[in-house]
Amino acid sequence: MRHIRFLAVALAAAVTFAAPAFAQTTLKMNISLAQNSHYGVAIDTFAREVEKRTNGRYKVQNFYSGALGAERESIEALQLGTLDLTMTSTGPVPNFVPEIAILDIPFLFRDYAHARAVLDGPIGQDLLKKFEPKGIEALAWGENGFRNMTNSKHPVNVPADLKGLKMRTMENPVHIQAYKAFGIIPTPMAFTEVYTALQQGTVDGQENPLSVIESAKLDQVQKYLTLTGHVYSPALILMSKAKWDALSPADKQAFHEAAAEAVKANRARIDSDEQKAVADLRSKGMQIVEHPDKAKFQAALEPVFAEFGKKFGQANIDRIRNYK
Ligand code: EAX
Repeated sequence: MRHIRFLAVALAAAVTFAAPAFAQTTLKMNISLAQNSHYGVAIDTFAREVEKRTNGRYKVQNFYSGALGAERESIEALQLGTLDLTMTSTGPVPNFVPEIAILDIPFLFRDYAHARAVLDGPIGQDLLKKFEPKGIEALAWGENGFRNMTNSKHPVNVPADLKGLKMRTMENPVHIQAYKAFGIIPTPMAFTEVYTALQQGTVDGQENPLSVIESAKLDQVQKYLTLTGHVYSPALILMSKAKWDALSPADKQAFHEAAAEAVKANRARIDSDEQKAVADLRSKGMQIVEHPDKAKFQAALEPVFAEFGKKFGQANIDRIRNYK
């Protein structure tokens, strides 16, 4: 009998000491794109880095392809505390933080280097602070990429070719206002609905960076692609402020470092995608207008640029446009 009691005590002791010396917290993170995408590689890097840099105190459980909701729903869930983290384009963000909309003005950024310099510099870093009063901690600027037009009807060589096309847009007021100047019939919807809408012909086309067109396999439902690069689409790594506030100072530092590593992987994937996506999409049957006259597309938007100048302040726009 004493032998059994000894074994029971020994077993209990073994279990106690085998349990981790700390409680591990699991955080849920959601994106609208597939795991094999420029967002997927970012959040997988983020998850790995968070667990490593917090010595396992925090684990990030990733969800892809809108499994826990579309981008707008995910941002709302951060505010409600029902989701912990997300990576999203700025598409729906102006509905929560209106100041961010200035970044969605077409033809605002010269190229990737310019956009990254603005976002990583004082202008971008100041904008990240605008999220705090909305119950959201913006950990870092990521990247979605320069957006291009696709449709199923006909090639788009000049702005007039866009006239009358029913195009899905993000739920973004600046984009919707601008695209009307092209003569587009804008149809805002969440990205999680886009593939089906294109497949069923509910909309004729959409616009997205090459990385999204590739990872979402939009070549299967879109025939024509024009590399308009008409607007740069920033992305953000966002966290529920309630969960952020619960972190120790050391863990806050670890989360910021993990986000920085995630953005490096995100931007590297885009650089790689941009190198090979055109050849790949052409091999899959897309007809691609590689070098449209972008000046014509920019000129078509002159009327709305004046309105954006009034709305955001022309000096603020010029400060971004001229940033070196
Ligand atoms: O953030 O909604 C969109 O078109 C976005 O580019 C996509 O969800 C990736």
